[in-house]
Amino acid sequence: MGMLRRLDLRADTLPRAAVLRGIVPRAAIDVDAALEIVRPIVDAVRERGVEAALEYTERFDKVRPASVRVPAAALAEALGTLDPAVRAALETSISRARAVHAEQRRADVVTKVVPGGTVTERFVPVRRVGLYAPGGLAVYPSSVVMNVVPAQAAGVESLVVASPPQADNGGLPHPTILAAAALLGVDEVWAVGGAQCVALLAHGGTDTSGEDLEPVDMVTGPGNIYLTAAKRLLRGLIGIDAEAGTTEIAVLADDTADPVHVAADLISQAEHDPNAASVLVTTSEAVADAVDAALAPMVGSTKHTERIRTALSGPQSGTILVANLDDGIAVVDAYAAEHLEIQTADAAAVAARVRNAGAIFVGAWSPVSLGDYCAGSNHVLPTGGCARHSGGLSTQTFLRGIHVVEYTEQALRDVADQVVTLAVAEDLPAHGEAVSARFAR
Ligand code: HSO
Ligand code: ZN
Repeated sequence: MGMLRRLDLRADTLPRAAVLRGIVPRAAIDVDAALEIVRPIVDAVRERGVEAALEYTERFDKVRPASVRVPAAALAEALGTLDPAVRAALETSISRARAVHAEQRRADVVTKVVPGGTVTERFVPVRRVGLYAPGGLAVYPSSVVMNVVPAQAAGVESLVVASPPQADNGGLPHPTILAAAALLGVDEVWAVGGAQCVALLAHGGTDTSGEDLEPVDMVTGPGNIYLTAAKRLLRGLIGIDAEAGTTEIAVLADDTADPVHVAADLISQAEHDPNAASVLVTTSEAVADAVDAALAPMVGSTKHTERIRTALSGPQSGTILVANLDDGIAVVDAYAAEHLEIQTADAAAVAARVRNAGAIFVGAWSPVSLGDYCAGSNHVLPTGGCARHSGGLSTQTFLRGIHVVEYTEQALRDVADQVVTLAVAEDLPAHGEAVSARFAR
């Protein structure tokens, strides 16, 4: 028996998508339960601002920063002392991400509906955003890049990066987080994490220095279940991105896949968290067996063995055997993975048939870790099946289409009767009168 539990769907005709969704492995993450824990935190920060946020910081992060806002000198110092190799790698990551995200900005769309009547969809950036980079089991300067680059590409005018303070860094966020922010040209960083962070970003406050901490219009970025719960609670007051929960990878493989590559990639995302999910969907029992055989020694010899073993052997991970690639596509669509690798013959054609995934990695030379850091794509992606209805972070996340309507007198006159008719049909005659009043005199 391998580390991955196995589900054999080869004998049966596949159930329909809604049923299949309940069969594929998936972590039982209960954000609703976290809502009750998070509600008093959000209330306290709304009522007592920074004071409450610092109390929760002390309780959860075991440190009390001197101020929420990180002093400019600390950002400069972090950049000055950054390992040159890490700096060069971050610069590669940033420049590739900038190249991709610059092209994602959609141009305004002007439609001439009739002579004298136009509707324009004008894309306007959100004015001020809060971008979250988690602490926890690992620190993610790469997530600073993935949040900041699209916001900047969208033209967001004011942005703050937030990350939990670290007890062993004098109450500042991790130095590489600070350095990444500085490298991106961000000058506002807050040392606060978790639910209290989202609440402070949403409501703003007054820092210990007396400085104003201005509330934001939108919060994006991955975090733990409490941060996610706080985003759900505050959604409406602020905009949020798709929920980015515990990371997950699915690999769709046929008998051409290299089992060592597949095993390495399954391990790579399991490394994030004991609750991370690694799912192999394959038409080949031989590949499934070979992946199992490859996993054991590889898991044993990497650094975070225990975390990975827990993730791979958990109920959220597993191997699913399918009769053919069509069934494989149906299964990965039902799963709607955050990351989906296609390791099959003619991988691009297979990838083109996939409907649900946060990001698709095509062929033998496009592993998820490339996308995590240096592909140019974004790594803040929907998890937990949210890829059925949402996409990952992109430049468009930070833009709203405003519909601008402009009709001339004649163009309105030409359609006045139809407006009146529909208004009467909805028993809203005053709607129609707003049009007819213009032509009564
Ligand atoms: N795979 C994570 C992102 C990440 N990986 C950051 C390494 N660092 C979620 O897409
Ligand atoms: Zn990763």
